[in-house]
Amino acid sequence: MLRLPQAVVFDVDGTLAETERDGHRVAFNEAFAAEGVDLHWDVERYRELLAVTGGRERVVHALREQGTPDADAVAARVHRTKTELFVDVVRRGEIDPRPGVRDLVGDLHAHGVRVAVATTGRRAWVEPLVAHLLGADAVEITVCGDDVATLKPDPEAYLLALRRLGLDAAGVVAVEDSGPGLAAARAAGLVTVVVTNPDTAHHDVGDAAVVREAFDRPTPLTAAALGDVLTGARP
Ligand code: XBP
Ligand code: MG
Repeated sequence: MLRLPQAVVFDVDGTLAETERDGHRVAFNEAFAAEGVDLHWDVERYRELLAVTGGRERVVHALREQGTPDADAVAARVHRTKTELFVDVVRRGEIDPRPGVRDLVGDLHAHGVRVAVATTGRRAWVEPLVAHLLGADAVEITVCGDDVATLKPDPEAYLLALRRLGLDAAGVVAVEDSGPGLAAARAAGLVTVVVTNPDTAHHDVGDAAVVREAFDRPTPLTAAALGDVLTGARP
């Protein structure tokens, strides 16, 4: 018998869309320049820094590394500016979903599978981005970095998503792109599919039920396929 998930919880950055190297990274660099902060992140450096989840936390880490005084206050200021800049990028409609993401979410809806989001990103840009990528009412529950005390790899965002869905982990699949995201979902007890991207292809994702490089290749990821993952992982 076909067993579909009750819900699927998606990460946003790197999963629903490739937001990091040409999106967040550029906004961080513009914010550093606008705020007179002596930092600039190239693609390689930013890829390393993705190990630190949360934009403000990433800036604090880099400032502390170079011994900047008042790192927390400077990072808070830079991150406010970065968030405003990234909201503008989102509002300009410049970010596309990863190929196959819209089809997967459409298939989940068609099969009555509930759709949620759990991200460490800030609600100011997450909500307009998710609406742009998937449509205004596509996602039932959206947990953001603003909603939790501890960011991924801590499980808090996923546990909060489960609580808001009113579900336990047994019938729910997480979809992630990164090692820290996978660790968060697994610590919340979720069977997890990892769809890597060029910035996360080197991450340790051995704890995933399935690891793929794309949503649409070699075969499209569907509601039924996620049901198979759940059944296979929990016979
Ligand atoms: C994403 C993040 C975020 C973004 C930037 O991780 O760590 O911090 O890089 O967004 P994940 P903010 O995909 O695991 O949720 O600047 O809004 O934090
Ligand atoms: Mg991610």
